[in-house]
This record gives sequence, C-alpha cells and structure tokens, in this order.
Amino acid sequence: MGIVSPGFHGRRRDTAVKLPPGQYLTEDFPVLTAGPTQHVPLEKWEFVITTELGQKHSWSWQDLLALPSETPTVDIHCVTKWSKLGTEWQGVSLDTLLEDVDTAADYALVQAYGGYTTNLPLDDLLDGQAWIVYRYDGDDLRAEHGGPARLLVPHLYFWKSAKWVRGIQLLDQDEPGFWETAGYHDYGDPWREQRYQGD
Ligand SMILES: Nc1nc2c(c(=O)[nH]1)N[C@H]1C(S)=C(S)[C@@H](COP(=O)(O)O)O[C@H]1N2
Ligand SMILES: [Mo]
Repeated sequence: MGIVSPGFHGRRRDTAVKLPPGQYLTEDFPVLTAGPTQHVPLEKWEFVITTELGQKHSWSWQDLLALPSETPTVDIHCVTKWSKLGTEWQGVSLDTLLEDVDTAADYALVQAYGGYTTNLPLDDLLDGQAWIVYRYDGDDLRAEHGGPARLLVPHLYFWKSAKWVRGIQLLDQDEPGFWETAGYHDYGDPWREQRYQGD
C-alpha cells in the first residue's frame, strides 16, 4: 500500500537542519550563568595570556579594539540541550592574540571575571576556531551574555565559551575548570554528545 513513488528520496531537497544529537532548536537567546552577572568597567578591563613559564601578555580594552576583528557566524550548542543557529558576532581571533605568544603548552585554562573557569586543549583555540567577542547581532555584547567580552568557541558545548573572559593560563597539564570539576565532560564535543564524564 505504499504511496511513496520510487525516486522520491532522490528528488527530495534536504532542508532538514542538522543538529547535534539530543539538541533542540531555539530562536531566543537563553541566559545561563552560575552566579551573578559581572559588570566590568572598560577602563579596568584587561585580558591576560600567561604562558606555562609565567610570561604575561596583556591587552587593555583599547588594545583589544585596535586589533583586526572578524565577524564569525556560528551555531552554538548548550549542554542543557538548546541550540541556536547562525549567531553573528564580532571579535578578535585567538590566532591573533596568540601570534606573539611563545609557548609549548598543550592546554588552556580560561579564566573569567567572577571566578568562572573552563579548560580545553590549546589546539581548540587555534586555526579560526575561537574568538574574544565584544559584539553580538550588531550591538555591543550585553553584560548578561558576557559583555564587555567573552570567549566564543562554538565547536564545543557553550559552557566552554566563558563570559566576562579575563585571561587564559597556558598549561603543560590539563586542569579541569568549573563545570568539568563538577562532572561535565573534559572536552565537550556536541557532535559526539560528550556531556558528562564518561560520555
Ligand atoms: N563566566 C561564565 N561564563 C559562562 C557561564 C557562567 O556561568 N559564567 N556559563 C556557561 C554556560 S553553561 C553557557 S550555556 C553559556 C551561556 O551563555 P549565554 O548566557 O550568553 O547564553 O555561557 C557559558 N559561560
Ligand atoms: Mo550551558
């Protein structure tokens, strides 16, 4: 009794949106913060990369804005299962910030104003995969979403994209951050559904 004609699948246009396993689409932009929203005055803001040997490279707000910026349009995936497609940002690539940083480290511990931390391999911050962003959807990034500036590393679950980012500690040994210490996955690839330790 099949009414599907032969060749139907061959002619069908694949308009289905590809989402990582277990995720659903959302149009709005939920706010997820463990603890209070941080309000960092721009004149006090700085971003510091510290190497495994303790060498510091720092940027003021003006330094950051003076660097060449990019406008990534990316999909973001929260471990609480919402995904948002085609989000538009502006910021500085980590490739640019790490250009003059002499390091042999394999790991990064990202630090935020307010004490939040998250870890990832240094390679995941390179090759056009991560930015320090300060604008979202044509506006300055609002404090609730991590303004004045947050990390954006969209190929990993969104908890890796630290809001109110303050610095990155480069490390020879991996060191778990806030959620990673609490049982979330060390790496957090949404396409492999690495939500929790052991996934
Ligand atoms: N500093 C800081 N960054 C953070 C968090 C946080 O609690 N504090 N939460 C993370 C989590 S779990 C998610 S899903 C995203 C949420 O970002 P949003 O509030 O802009 O949607 O920020 C991530 N970065
Ligand atoms: Mo999240």
